Amino acid sequence: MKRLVWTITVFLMGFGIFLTDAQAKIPGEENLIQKIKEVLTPAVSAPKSLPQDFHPVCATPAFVWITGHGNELSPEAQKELSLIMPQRPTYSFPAVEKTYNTPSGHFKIHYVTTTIDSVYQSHVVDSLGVPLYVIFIGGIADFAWTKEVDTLGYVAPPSDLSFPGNGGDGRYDIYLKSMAYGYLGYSQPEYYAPPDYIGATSFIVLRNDYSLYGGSYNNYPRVTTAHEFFHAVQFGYDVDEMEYVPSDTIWAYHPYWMELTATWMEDKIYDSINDYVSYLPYFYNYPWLSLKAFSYDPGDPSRYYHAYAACVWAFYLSEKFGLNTVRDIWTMCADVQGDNVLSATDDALLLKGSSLDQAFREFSVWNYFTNFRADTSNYYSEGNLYPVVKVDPNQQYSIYPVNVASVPHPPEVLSTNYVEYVPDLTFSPDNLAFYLNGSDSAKWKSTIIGYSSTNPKYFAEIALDSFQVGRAKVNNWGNYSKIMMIPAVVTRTSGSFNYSYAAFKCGDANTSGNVNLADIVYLVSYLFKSGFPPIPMQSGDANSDGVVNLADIVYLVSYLFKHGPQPCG
Ligand SMILES: [Ca+2]
Ligand SMILES: [Ca+2]
Ligand SMILES: [Ca+2]
Ligand SMILES: [Ca+2]
Repeated sequence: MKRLVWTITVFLMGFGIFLTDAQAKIPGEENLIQKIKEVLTPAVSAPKSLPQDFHPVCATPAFVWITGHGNELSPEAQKELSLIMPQRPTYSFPAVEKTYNTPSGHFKIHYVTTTIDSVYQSHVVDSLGVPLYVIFIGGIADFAWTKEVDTLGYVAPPSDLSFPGNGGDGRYDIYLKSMAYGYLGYSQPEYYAPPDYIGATSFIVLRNDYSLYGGSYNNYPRVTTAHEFFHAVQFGYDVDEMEYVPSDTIWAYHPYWMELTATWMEDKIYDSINDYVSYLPYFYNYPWLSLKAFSYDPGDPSRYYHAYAACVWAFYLSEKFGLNTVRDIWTMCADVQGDNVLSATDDALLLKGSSLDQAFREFSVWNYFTNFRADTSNYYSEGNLYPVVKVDPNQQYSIYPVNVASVPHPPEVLSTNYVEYVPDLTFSPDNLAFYLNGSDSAKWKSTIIGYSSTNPKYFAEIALDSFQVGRAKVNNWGNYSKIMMIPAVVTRTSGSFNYSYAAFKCGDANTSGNVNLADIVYLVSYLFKSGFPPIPMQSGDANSDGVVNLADIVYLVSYLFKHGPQPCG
C-alpha cells in the first residue's frame, strides 16, 4: 500500500477527466500557481528594486501545501500546476545532469555545469573533476545528517529506494538549481512511506549559487541545508503537521510549526551564524500576532515572516525544558496524522511538570528580557542579540490612575500584549494596584513584572478568576523603573480578544494618591448620596471582592482606625 502524496502522476492518471470536464479555477488558485511559477523562475542577480521588508525565505510551505492537498484544487489548477511543477527537478538542454555521492553515503547531489543552473564556480574542481561547490554542499548535508540524526536523535527521513523516480538509488537527493531571488531553497514531499504512511519521502532543492546575495554567502547554504534537511526529517514524522485554516480559502494549510522548528534547527547546527536573528523583528514588533500566524503573501510581511521569527518559541522550549523537547513534541506529532502540535506540546510539557498554558505565560516573560535587558543565563542564551519587544505607545503610562476599556491590538490566540507603567511617586509614594479583565471568550494568563536594571526584579502571576478577572498590587513600586503587565491569551483555536485594565491606588476612591478619611467620605457619598463613583471603580473596591459597597467602607474604617489589613491585601 503506497498512498501517493499529490504528484504529477496523479494528474496523469486523471488526465482524461480534465479533457472532458474542464472546470473553472477556484478564486485565489491563480495566486498559488503564480507562487510556484515565481519560485521556479531562475534568477542570476538581485532584482532592481526590493521591498523594504525583504529577506529570502524557504519555499517549502507552498510545496508541502500542494503535494499534500493539491487534490483539493480545481482540476484546471491541478492541470496547470502539473505542467509547471515536475515530479523531480530537471535541467534544460544542453545541460547534462551529473551526480555526486557524499562521503557519508547518505546523499546524492544532482547538478550541472552549464546553463543558468550551472553551479557556482563550476570550473573550480577537485582531482576527479567535481566542482568544489558541490563537494561543499555535500559536506554540509553530511554534517546536517550527523547533527540532526546521529547526535540529536531524530529519525532519518524515509528512503525513496522502493519508489519510482528515486533519483537513482535510496540516497537522499539534493538538486542544485537556480530559483527566484526571494527563495533560498525548499524541500518537496513525495510519497507517504512505511511504516505508518503518515511520514513521507522527499527531496531538497538548493540554489546552484548563493553568491548573488553578497556578503558571507557561504553561510546561506549552511543554514539553508540545515533548515531544509530538518523539513525532510519532519516529513518523516508527519508530513501533514499543518494548521488547517478554512478562512484562508486557498492557502488553508499553515505549516508554522515546521517553519519555526526548522529555523531553530539552523542554530543547533551552526550556532555562530545567527541568521535567524534577522527575522526576529517580525515577532518582537508584533507581540499581538498569534504564535500560529502564517501567510504565503510577501505583501503581508508581519505574517509572511512570522513563522521564521517565531523560532524563539522553540528556543524557549529547548533552553527551558531541555534540548530534546522539540524532538519529543515532533515524536508526539506523529501520533496523529495532521495538526496536533499544540496538544502534543501540552503533553510533552506535562511530562516535564509544566503545561502549554503555563509555559506560554513564562515565554511571554522571557520575551521581555532581550537586548539590553537580556539575561543570558536565566533567559535566552542569545537574548542579547534579540530585538526589544514592542510596547504600543498608547499603552505606556506615567500619569495615574489609569482606566482603559479596550486596547489598540487585542491579542490573538497564543499571543501577548505588553503594558508599561512608569512609577510616579508623587501620585503614590508606596504602592500601586493593577486590575485586568480579559474577554470571557478566551483563556488568559498574565504576569506582572517590576523591572529594574539595578534593584532586584519582582515577578508575580496575576491570578485570574473564571471571568478572567484578576488583581495585583506592587509594593514599593519606586524600586522599579517600569512595571510591566503582560496579558497573554492561551486559547488555542483562533480569534483576537479584548481586555480592560486599570492601575490605581487601592482604596483611593477620590484619586488623591493616598488613602484617608476623605476616601471613606467619598464612598459614602457615592453609595448613599448619589455622589460620583470612584475612578477607576476598582479603586473603591478595598476588599477586592469585585463590588463596591458598604463592606468596603467597613474595610477602610478598619484599616485606617483599627490597624486592619491594607486595601487590596
Ligand atoms: Ca534517492
Ligand atoms: Ca547562535
Ligand atoms: Ca500530527
Ligand atoms: Ca468590595
